[in-house]
Amino acid sequence: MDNDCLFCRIVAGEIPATVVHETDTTLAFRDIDPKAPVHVLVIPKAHHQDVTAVANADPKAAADVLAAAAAVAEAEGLLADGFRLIFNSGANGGQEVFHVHAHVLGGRPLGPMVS
Ligand code: IU
Repeated sequence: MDNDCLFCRIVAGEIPATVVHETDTTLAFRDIDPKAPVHVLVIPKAHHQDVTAVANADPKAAADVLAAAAAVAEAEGLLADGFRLIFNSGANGGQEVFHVHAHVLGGRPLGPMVS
């Protein structure tokens, strides 16, 4: 755990979050500033900075995040109409929290990938 990391502190229960799915290795919770009717963040419980870091250091953890994201999409009723799965990475990717997280977005048409 990184004590300076917001998402590590959510995993530790030090900061509240609305958890929608949990496994031994992952946690999924609602984004505090949702950009769509469904906006859930899926993280590995272990701290990794971004998607390339977790894919290189622990491919199973990366796969666990994908499986958890799929489970969240199903549980949130997104499979029929589709959804978007995003990993922002680094400055140009718009990453603001440096504990890797997948955004699961859905519940309305999201339009083309942009900006
Ligand atoms: P990004 O991919 O690093 O840009 O996304 C960070 C997300 O974390 C963003 O959508 C925020 O709304 C979200 N978030 C949160 O859910 N809870 C918080 O306490 C903070 C950010 I700070």
